[in-house]
Amino acid sequence: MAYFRTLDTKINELQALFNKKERLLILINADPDALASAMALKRVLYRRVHSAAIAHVNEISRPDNLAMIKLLRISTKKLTPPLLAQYDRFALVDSQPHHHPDFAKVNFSVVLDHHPLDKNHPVQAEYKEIVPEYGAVSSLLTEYLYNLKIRPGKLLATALLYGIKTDTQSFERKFSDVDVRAFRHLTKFYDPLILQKIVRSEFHKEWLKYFSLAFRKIKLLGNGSSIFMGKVDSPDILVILADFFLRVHNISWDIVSGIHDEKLIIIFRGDGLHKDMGKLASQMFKDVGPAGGHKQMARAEIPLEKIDQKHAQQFILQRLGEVRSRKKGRPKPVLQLNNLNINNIVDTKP
Ligand SMILES: [Mn+2]
Repeated sequence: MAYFRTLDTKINELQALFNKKERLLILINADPDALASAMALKRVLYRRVHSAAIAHVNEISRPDNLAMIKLLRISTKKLTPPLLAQYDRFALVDSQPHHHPDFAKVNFSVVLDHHPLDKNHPVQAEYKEIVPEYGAVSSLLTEYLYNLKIRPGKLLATALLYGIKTDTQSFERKFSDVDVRAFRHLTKFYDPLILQKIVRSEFHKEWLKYFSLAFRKIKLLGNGSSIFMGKVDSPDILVILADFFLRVHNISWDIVSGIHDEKLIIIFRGDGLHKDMGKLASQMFKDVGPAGGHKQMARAEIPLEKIDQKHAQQFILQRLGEVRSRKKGRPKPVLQLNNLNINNIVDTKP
């Protein structure tokens, strides 16, 4: 059984597109798979072009992405019109031109992607390969490197491995045989300590104050929990906290809420085995604002004028109680609250 597809003709075609006088810019919507794929494409076209650089269209703020850029020494700049004007040729990896307005204006020589094809937006490029069956574009680029007999350096191999790991959620999400083969191949070359450091870069220092507040404010509700955080700088922190507290054993759902931009924002997370979070969100709040989602993740946003904001937590718990009692056919909301502080969380015996 062949390890990877044989791609000599295709890759020759790709490399033949360029000449040594041209400057190439690789565009991405930066995430681990896109960063790794851009790094690998640079390697594939090394010495085929005068120079190659990477530019991203999004704000990069996730700690793991920042750790990846720093530890794997990936040089990428925010895309601007003056930057674009400095380059002759353009490539796009892990996206298609219609995915972002800044991409749509560019005339691409190369597009490599694994997102589904859209009939209404056919991809135009001199060279394109779009493989929706692949879990990550990093797997495709690993296949290219393998065909070119390029042994990826430690940093590139680590990047590609993390790209595959992220996009397949460590093989918990859809993946193909190529993703598994690419992953196995890359493990010969990567740096496990750097990979670990990137994987574990989950939080920003500025978030720690929110964690300490959350530990003080958490209310345990049977196998669930609810935290009202008050005013927050960004709703992102609510998502981080909701994901974090779902990692507690025997917590199978949680609700983290806070006030931002004149709205009460409520984030729901569940393990998918018990409650349906999308249904819960909509049952609780669909009369006061957009509310919904799917089994494991949901969100509601309620304009502050619809509620008494001094008692936002009370409002949430009351609505939750109503849904629960409706389900159990009880006439009146019944809710058991355990008010906890950090000491009795630690002291609680299972
Ligand atoms: Mn991807």
